[in-house]
Amino acid sequence: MSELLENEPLDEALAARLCGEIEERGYAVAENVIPSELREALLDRIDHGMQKFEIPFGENAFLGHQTRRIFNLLARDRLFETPPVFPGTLPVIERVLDSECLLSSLTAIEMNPGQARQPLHSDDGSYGFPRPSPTYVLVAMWAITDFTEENGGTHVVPGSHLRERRPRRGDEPEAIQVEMDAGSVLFYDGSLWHGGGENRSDTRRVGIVNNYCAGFLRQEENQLLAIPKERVVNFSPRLRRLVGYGTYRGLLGHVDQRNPEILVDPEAKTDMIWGKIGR
Ligand SMILES: O=C(O)CCC(=O)C(=O)O
Repeated sequence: MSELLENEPLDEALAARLCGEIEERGYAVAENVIPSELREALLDRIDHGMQKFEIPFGENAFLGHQTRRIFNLLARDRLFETPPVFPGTLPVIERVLDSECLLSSLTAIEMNPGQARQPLHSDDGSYGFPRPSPTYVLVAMWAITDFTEENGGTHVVPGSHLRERRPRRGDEPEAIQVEMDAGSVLFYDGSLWHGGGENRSDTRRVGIVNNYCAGFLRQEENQLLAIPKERVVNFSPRLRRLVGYGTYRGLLGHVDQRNPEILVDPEAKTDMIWGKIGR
């Protein structure tokens, strides 16, 4: 699989354009950034996981009665270690959130024919900070199959990340539906009003939701407990830090004044705040 992990880093100019669009409209699309072999291999692992873990349909309108989600992908299969650190997408996340950001959750979504439209929502709801605010949650939705108007491409309300409130039931703002080819990635600010579309087609729509948050926040899915440590030992140093084996500004997340990275790599360099404070 190692050849699937290699990819050209994102072009500077493209990264800058995407970040500008995220700031202004709350979302941006990077077209055709995922190599097809990687995308196909991910689809194969998702299908395998659906069967192996007997993934059920959602139990409410939000999760979707015709939709199946595999949560905690990093505990399921090693191939899922690729998307969160992918060089074609991670630079956008780091430019917006900074390089000490965390992976908040990693989830596959298979939305099947007949799925109704998901209620509009924003992913910052559980944090409860006043709005608008600087971006502290940023999502990269990987299109593993095509996202179309007919199969339920994500609805987004441009500029809504700057509104003073989250959407409420009954709101009917002007939304547009994001259509993108398989292999593309939709980035959206956690404050953006958005939601999955209705699947009126006869094919499924499959995506991987890479949800990142600022390094000083609690992650949506508790990565430190959800992923067995024996797996984390085999992660790349970058992925270890992303799931939480690291600190924020050399302080938050420390274990007995040391960087928790040493729990999975005794050789890790632990550069802590206490070493920088003069006597
Ligand atoms: O499936 C989509 O297009 C969006 C999903 C989403 O926003 C969610 O489940 O929180």
